[in-house]
Amino acid sequence: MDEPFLGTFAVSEIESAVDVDAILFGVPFEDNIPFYPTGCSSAPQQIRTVSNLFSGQGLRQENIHTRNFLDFGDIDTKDKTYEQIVESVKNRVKQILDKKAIPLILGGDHSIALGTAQGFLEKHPDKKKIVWIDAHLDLMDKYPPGQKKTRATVLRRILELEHIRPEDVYFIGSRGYNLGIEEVEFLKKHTMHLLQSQDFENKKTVNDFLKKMLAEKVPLYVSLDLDVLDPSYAPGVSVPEPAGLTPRELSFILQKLANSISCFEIVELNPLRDYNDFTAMVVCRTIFSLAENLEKKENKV
Ligand SMILES: [Mn+2]
Repeated sequence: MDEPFLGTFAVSEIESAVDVDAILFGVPFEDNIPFYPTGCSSAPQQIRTVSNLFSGQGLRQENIHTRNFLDFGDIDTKDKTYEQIVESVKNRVKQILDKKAIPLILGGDHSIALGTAQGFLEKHPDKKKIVWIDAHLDLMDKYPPGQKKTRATVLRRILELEHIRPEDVYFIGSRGYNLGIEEVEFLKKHTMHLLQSQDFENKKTVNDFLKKMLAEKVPLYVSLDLDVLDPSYAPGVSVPEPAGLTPRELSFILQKLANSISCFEIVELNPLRDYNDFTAMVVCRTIFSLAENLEKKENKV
């Protein structure tokens, strides 16, 4: 790691860390599927580089410099199998949750979420919710045909884990014409919660959805796939989908969730598809805004 994410301290171990708000780490991994453009694995490094173009100071006094955020570097993904990477992500997530800090995972493609989910669910076997902020459902059983462990199937694999039911999942920003009939049928068959991209036309629909999701104060695992944003704001993704959210709509959502977030990942930045680092800047903004919106620890779930 050349430079840590702006406003964080680089650390090589976290055992000795005390009173930490969040611990960031990268997962430079992408699956090997020919029709997805390559590039995701360079995202963690690009996010750190771009973060240093900012001051980190917003309009409020609290900011990433006044919080205790650490940067734990990247997971070693070189010559590792998908299963080994999932295992490392899981262990690191658990280690960070043990510190009562928020694991802040920078992908990589969305398939790494299987590791995040395993770590989160082992630590929160009881009440919890998964918030899947993504243009897509990622609920295919096998996609591409025959392949069970990809970015298109990852939420389906997560739902096969222990301690999680379809009704614990909240989708935000789903849309588009890149879905499979099988995943749409899966969604319809189960009681999953869905806030589509087009629902953002109506503020009441959005607020009612958030209200329902936050009615019970339980830990949230928020998985943010950057393709939830409109490609005009976030071109640097592997599977862009028109008619998406604006960065302001995303900020609004995350601001509401900030104090319930137990685990947060940002995936699918593809620097090779980005334009002037616009998408990487949205990632930085999201992290700065999380830092700004966190309440004091004692008020947290
Ligand atoms: Mn996804």
